[in-house]
Amino acid sequence: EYQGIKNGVGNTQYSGQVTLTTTQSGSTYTLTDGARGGHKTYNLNRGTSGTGTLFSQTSDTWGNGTSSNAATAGADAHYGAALTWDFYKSAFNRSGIKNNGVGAYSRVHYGNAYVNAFWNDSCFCMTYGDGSGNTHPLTSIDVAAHEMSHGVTSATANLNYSGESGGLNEATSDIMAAGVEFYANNASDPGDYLVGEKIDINGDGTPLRYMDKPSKDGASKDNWYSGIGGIDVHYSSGPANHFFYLLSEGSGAKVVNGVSYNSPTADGLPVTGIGRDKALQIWYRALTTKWTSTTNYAGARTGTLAAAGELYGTTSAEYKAVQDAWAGIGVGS
Ligand code: ASN
Ligand code: ZN
Repeated sequence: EYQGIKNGVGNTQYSGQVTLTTTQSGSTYTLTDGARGGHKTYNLNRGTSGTGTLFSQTSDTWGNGTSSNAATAGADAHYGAALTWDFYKSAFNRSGIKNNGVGAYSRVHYGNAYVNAFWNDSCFCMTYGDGSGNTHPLTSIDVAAHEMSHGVTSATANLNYSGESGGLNEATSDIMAAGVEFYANNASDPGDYLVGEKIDINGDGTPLRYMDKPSKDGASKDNWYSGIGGIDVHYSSGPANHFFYLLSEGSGAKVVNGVSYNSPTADGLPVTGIGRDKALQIWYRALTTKWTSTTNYAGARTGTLAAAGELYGTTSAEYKAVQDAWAGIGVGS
């Protein structure tokens, strides 16, 4: 009987109809991605431990676009993991979280109306709650990419998840999530510098975080200050997200993919953006070759400057933009 990799159809909640890489064994299909290290997607069916059951059907069409169908969240999560794998391969030639070609796994329908998603190093897996009312699973592209990128950070700089390094860890996940969302080029979820804009986590349609001006969420900081290491890592990430936005798009008002941004600098001086692709290369090179578990904001600046110097030269416009963007969030001179 036939056994092998298939192209299935996912009717997702957040990304429209997409292709999912699945595995067929005889008359059964599973959410097992044989093209990406065997990444599997499981249904916890509101449990909170173990793996539940591997999504498995006799049809290779998954979900119906709404949370009323259990396979919909599976389709979103499986798609987000595949995009994240493809982004790391395409942008950085990285093969999977550990760069060893081995897939992780995803678990959806964690708990009852659980409003979070998380990466866990121990299981090497991502887990997604179903959100408020069990109708807003946290399975959008950016959330999936954010969680999977925590795995990449663990496997590389391993930034401690507290203090300033914790903010840099969080920002790395938001930055790579933006990279994945733009890479996906999905008409239902266009790339943006927002985090969680599809999952309605605030119940009023606003995103969870804003990278151009992080303080728009009411808690994140726009700029570095002495003592920022004492706040929640999801808020001390703000200046680094702001740095990445400034480096990519520059300061001032701008519209990208129909979304309006306005990113003032800490020093009032302008920053000229170098584009998201170069900004991502600089951040990734610093993450994977310069930073350590205790890197703080000052060290992040030094590391990204070293990375930019190696990639583009120390007299380049890119190097100067890195200097200006750090100054723009109050780090360095
Ligand atoms: N969703 C959160 C995050 O990835 C979970 C947490 O706070 N660790 O940061
Ligand atoms: Zn995170």
